[in-house]
Amino acid sequence: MDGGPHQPITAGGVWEPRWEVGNAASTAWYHPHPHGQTASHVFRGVAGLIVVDDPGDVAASQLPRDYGVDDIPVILQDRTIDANGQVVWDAVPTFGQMGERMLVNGTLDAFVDVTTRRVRLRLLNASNARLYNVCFADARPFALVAADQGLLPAPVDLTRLALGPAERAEIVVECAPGERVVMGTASGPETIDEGDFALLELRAAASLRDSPAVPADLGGAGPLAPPAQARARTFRLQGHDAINDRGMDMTRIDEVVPAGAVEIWELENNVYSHNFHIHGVDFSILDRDGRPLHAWETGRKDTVHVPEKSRVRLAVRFPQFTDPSSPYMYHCHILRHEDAGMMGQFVVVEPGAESSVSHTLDTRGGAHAAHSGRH
Ligand SMILES: [Cu+2]
Repeated sequence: MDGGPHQPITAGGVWEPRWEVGNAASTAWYHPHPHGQTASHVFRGVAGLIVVDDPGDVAASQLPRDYGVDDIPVILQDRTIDANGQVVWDAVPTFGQMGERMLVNGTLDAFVDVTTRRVRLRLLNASNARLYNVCFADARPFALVAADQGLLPAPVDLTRLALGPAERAEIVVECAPGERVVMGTASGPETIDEGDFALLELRAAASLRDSPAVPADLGGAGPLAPPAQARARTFRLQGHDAINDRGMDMTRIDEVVPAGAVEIWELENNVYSHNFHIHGVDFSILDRDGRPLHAWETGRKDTVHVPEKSRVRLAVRFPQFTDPSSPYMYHCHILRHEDAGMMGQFVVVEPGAESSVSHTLDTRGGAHAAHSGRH
């Protein structure tokens, strides 16, 4: 039910995935994954947010959680828009197209009316390539409370947060009655975050309802600790189109992983910035270039920014579900890179069955293709 390039939904067709939500409360998203065409689909608007709620979560109940009132989805996308108001799509080299107009939830010059002292912003970078350095015009601090895969153990106070393509973060920011403050993005050291842009204006009402303080204990999962004998795999991200000397091949299984394993995946990046994403897992970042992490990077994630010429090690927890013939993907989430072949496939199998799994996948039968027809 993961929804990869093996499951095309033909024009007029229907795909009916069913699953049990086992995720922690988190901000997730969805988009199409057709091989070689993801960039144009997402750029043209086929993407959306999924909020996983957990009403039993005590810490979450103290965070702003009134959707659309003090709990605001903020989907960040950059676009090029022509004189007729049309989105312009172009196949631009290296990172793909980066627009010079900023959309929040599909809206230009976005603002939100704030009626409470604290608001929670669920940030999603749904851009094809651009990295955002989220900050407020007056450099006010905010509390980071959740990463890609859910709440942090404790809030982290920040004035600036880097968010690469496909990464999510939840922040809580405080407003004073009657004020207006702009959340924007600022230039940083990366090559995919040039420019200073306004993203979202917070417009606070003349009087604001009080909000509880952000709890010191958020109850989120701590870092994953790989076992002493954890299997380690290395992935060399090369140019903009290959991993470990190979481009994506839908008939090739690159890695076979035992169900429930916690492994160490090491990413080596020789050139260009990349954002590495793994389907079906959560992971913790262990270190960057051998150095310990900043507190804001210690949450559970599924996508990690890998600056050029750097090494990142991850502790990755794999699912319990097994299926030797339905692969998951790992790939760069800069969509032009994904489309160009910077992607590989892994299957999750019963522990002990790894060596008996075929590394060749027959994709001709369409066993994984969504069926067409009426319902
Ligand atoms: Cu990339």
